[in-house]
Amino acid sequence: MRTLEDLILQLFQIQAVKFGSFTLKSGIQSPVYFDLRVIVSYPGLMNEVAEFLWDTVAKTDAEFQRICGVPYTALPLATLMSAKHNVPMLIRRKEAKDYGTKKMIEGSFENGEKCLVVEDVVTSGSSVMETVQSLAGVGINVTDAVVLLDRQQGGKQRLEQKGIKLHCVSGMSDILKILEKHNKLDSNTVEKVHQFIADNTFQIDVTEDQEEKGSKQTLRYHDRAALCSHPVAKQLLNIMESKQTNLCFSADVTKCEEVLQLADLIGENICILKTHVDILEDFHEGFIKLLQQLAEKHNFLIFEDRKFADIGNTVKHQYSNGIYKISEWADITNAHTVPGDGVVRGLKEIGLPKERGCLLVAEMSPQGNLATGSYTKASIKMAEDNADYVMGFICTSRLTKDPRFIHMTPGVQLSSGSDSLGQQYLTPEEVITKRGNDIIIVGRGIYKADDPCMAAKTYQEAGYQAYLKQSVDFTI
Ligand code: S5P
Repeated sequence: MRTLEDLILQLFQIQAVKFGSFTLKSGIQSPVYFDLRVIVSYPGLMNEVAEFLWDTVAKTDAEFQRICGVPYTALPLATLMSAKHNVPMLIRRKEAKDYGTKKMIEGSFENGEKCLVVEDVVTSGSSVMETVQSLAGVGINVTDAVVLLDRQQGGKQRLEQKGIKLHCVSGMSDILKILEKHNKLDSNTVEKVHQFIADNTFQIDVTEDQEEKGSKQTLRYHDRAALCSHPVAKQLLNIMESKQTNLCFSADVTKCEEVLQLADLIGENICILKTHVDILEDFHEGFIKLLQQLAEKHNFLIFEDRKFADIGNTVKHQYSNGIYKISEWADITNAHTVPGDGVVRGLKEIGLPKERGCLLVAEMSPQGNLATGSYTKASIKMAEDNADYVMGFICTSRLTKDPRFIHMTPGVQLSSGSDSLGQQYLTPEEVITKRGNDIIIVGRGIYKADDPCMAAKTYQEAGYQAYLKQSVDFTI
């Protein structure tokens, strides 16, 4: 059996541990990357890794009757541990959701049995949690998990908060120490990695309410801002954090002066002001300048709700030319996905160099709308494929666990209901806490109120309180 030192050197040699500049799934640049998939090509080493994992757990008081690997990389490791030490294994399916009726957990087990979860690398702990939740769904308890490499970015603490002890064969600091000692890394790289870890540790802010419930937690706005490489999404999350608001005001009035007055009146309560610039009867270029000044004064972003829906070549002109020249001033705009990804690619040609953001209309609020099912799914894929420009969705439910995407929901009032033309309203609590969205879009609830200023304060408070109670399991 090798020592831990030998094992790390070997992992470095086969490039399971790499240093340089890597873009992680979340879009952030990391100076270090673990890719343990490669070990399947080295059966001897794989056996040793499995033994290290086993010995690490054997030293503790962990009790379990089953073993389950987090798919896919940890699957062969769990298999080797199971076979050598004669502990039955379970397999967690990754894709069961898409097949509907298929079982999430394969293998035989008894209700209430305990299972050890095996993982190759832990960053935030979200992947381990997903497996724990699938097992819990069929009545299996998890109190312990074992991991080969802990990136030491807060995952261990997050899991502990959920009642799971994480046993680690090795952490980022061991790896750095060993590789530096063997002259595989220079001190500059070591320093860079330490700095990266310091800047990218997942904090857990637990509100009193969450503490009472036991184990609820989520990434906060500032955690997500740190994960975002999209400049507008990052800026927006930072505004939401510093102003404590997830309120977007939809200024659907028809006179420029009215928009400006409302913007000044409630600017401090909102993170975004949304316009429909083509409903303004007296639109003039000066209006945009004044709106931008107010955006700066109150620190909010401007979102032109243009809902582009034509071929790429046409939307390019609609975005940059004509009377409104939207791309010159709107931080954010949006698009329907019905024309296919050409609409996004067209807008991106204009918007990306200007560092603008785009939201895809993946779901809609009115009764009987057609943006559902496979249409919504295809919209999510379009966003993922264009994440340098697309920063999120107009939607009524959380569509992805990716913390980079902002989910904005229209059709919000303080009590649920509808208008005479099919608009359907949900409450801030339903939208943010229950459905896990990020931003409430409110129009008539504010500008038709007797006191719009008071109404904006009320929506800000309701939206933010709902966020403090929110718990979304993000994948990082
Ligand atoms: O599905 C949608 C998408 C949008 S962007 N449903 C919507 O209502 N909207 C917009 O949100 C709509 O165009 C309007 O500007 C705002 C809702 O306004 P309210 O007065 O009903 O709050």
